[in-house]
Amino acid sequence: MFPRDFAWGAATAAYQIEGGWQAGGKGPSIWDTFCLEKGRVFGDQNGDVACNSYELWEKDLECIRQLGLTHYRFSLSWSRLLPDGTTQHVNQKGVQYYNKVINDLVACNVSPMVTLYHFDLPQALQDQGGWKSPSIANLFDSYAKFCFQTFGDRVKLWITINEPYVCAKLGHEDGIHAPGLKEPGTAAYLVGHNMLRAHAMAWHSYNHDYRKEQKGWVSLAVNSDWAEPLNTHCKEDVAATERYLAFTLGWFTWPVFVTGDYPEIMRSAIEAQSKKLGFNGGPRLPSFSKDEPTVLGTADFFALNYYTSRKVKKGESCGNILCMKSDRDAGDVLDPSWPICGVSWLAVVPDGLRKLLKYIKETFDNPAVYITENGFSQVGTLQIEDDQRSKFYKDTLLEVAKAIQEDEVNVCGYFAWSLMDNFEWSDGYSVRFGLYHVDFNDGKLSRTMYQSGREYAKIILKHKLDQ
Ligand code: GBH
Repeated sequence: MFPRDFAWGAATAAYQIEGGWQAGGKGPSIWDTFCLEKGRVFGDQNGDVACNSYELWEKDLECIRQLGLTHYRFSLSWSRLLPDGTTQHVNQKGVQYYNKVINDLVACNVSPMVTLYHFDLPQALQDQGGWKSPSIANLFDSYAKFCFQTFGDRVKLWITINEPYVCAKLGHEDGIHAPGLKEPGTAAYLVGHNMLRAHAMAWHSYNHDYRKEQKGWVSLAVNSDWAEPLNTHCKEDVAATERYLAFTLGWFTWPVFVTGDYPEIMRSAIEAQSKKLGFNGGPRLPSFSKDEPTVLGTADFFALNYYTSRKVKKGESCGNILCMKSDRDAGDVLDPSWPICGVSWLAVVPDGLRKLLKYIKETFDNPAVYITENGFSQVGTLQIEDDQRSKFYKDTLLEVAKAIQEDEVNVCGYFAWSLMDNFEWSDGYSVRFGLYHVDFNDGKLSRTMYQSGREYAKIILKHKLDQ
């Protein structure tokens, strides 16, 4: 039912699980700073300790083995490896930590997929302008080369940047992620641009200096909802849906997979809005320079984080405000027939994933696709026997199987988000995405498998779904 070498994975990210925020020479990251500011995170919680994977890695490994995963996706903390963000000063204790993680995985026959950047910029680089500053691309490239050089003999799957959309928009427009900037309508486009430049440089470095010897694959992980017009007969809703997809998925995939530039619909919508509002600070969506290595073709596979779907209608109330929402002029609503479980933004729509996979196949010329994140959360009372989430994994994997068999999408693997409950960014520990529950009130941070974890392990073992 699944291809023989299908990758069965689970994913995590450094700041969400590691803790050890000041341990072993680690430098501060923007999430350390952000969490210190009152009112930013639910209950003013933070990732100082989180799941303490910095000290309890072997417990994580036990979980990985019990699930029977073939792959584990995790991220490196840039400021644990390079405390001031630059290769001038390498923190050997950080190198040792990740070497142990990687060596243990390989010894257990689990392939690592390593993300270089999952939201936690070294604070020292934020102090120099962070992702808004053009020079960040070179700094990221140096960090990436350092990681390829140090870990690339054993790591064959690399993600440069996780969800540039989230970092750009939530971090620099909405201000709900670190660094907490609220500069709507301008900063997000600049940040997204520098992230693409950084990604492309790192891919070229790998291609030029490491590919021949290390033989790995490098990509960036994009998040996208699936979107459909609220009223399929309404032309304006159809156009709004196109814009919605262009501003989320298209923003980062058109440059990398299609044209080397942003989607035309995105550029024209932003320009029209600038004109309408009399904005005269120059073009808000930057252009790619011909003097820099091209962004087109800088992905060896398609890495997709999918969580939910939306019905889209022409925006009504976005109005005359300088912000991304009014640029794209598309309102989105949840279909009332979709169950909302856990966090407010997540409606469970497994067949949205199948539709999105088919769209990806058709739009991006049938790439190899890894679903690098997918999951759904629990809030409120703890439920270890989480039958809804068990059903979610079964339903979702059935849609993935159909995408492979019936739509012939080249899906190479699936990573559940997340291996264990962890620090869920601005929701703190109030939202639980784990296949394992972590007891944050117990000093030992015990890990307990949820029923959904047992369900997933069963599917992995059989390599198919019971029907
Ligand atoms: C992933 O992003 C992250 O990669 C991962 O670290 C995280 O733990 C996981 O989601 C679960 O949240 O607050 O109403 O503006 C998923 C993509 C896009 C989902 C932005 C939440 C924000 C909705 N995210 N979206 S809102």
